[in-house]
Amino acid sequence: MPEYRDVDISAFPPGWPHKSYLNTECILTARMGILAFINIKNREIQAKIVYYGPGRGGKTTNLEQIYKIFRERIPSEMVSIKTHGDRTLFFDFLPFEVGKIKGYNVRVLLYTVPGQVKYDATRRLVLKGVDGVVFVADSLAVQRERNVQAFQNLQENLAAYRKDIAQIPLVIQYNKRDLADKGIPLISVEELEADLNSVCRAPPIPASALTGDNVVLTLKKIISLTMTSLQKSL
Ligand SMILES: Nc1nc2c(ncn2[C@@H]2O[C@H](COP(=O)(O)OP(=O)(O)O)[C@@H](O)[C@H]2O)c(=O)[nH]1
Ligand SMILES: [Mg+2]
Repeated sequence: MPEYRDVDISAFPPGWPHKSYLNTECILTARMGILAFINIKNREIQAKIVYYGPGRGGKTTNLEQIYKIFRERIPSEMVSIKTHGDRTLFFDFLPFEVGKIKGYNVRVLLYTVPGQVKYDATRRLVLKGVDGVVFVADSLAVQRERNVQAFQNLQENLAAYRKDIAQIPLVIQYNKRDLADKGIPLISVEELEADLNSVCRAPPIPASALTGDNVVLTLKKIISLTMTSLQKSL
């Protein structure tokens, strides 16, 4: 069992970290999130959960809600790094204590990835050492193709680490369901299931990250799947 995961800072995409974000806290935080897995001495397991999906689908909004709801259980600030002049977040960092497995304290680190196509290198880097994935699909009818592309991209980037999307703990969240009330055309849950979930059969969760609906359920589900999977490998 490796005691550390390595991260190659030189593999970060060009332009990152932008000079103004170059402070030790962020880099140290990034390193802590990716480096430490099982710390035998401290008896601590770090589980890494990544929120993945198309740009503007609601990944950051999910984490912001979690941060608000569990503020008192989160010992650190959420770190969000915007890529230069762009709305895309590099990642968010969010530790969340969830109890023990076989005497080990468990700490969950939550990340988002940038959704835009051009940030593929960043997405791949954030996926390194991932233990569980929440795929946040955008229910907007106009985003149908982009959901499928992002899911395909997730599959490819996991495969680069020899991880099978059908094997990794995975929850698929169908986000923005609140927009149905506003008369905005949405993809039905059945269509989303057929597009994205016919092979993996991951737990599907309709949600609204904006209103907070099923945000905690999504988190609990992925933590539970991830813990079960880690328990087996311990
Ligand atoms: N109506 C609605 N808007 C949402 C929901 N989730 C996110 N948004 C909005 O969609 C936009 C993109 O969300 P963001 O979390 O930044 O997406 P990300 O690129 O996946 O991180 C923002 O304007 C959010 O307020 C939702 O459940 N319902
Ligand atoms: Mg984001």
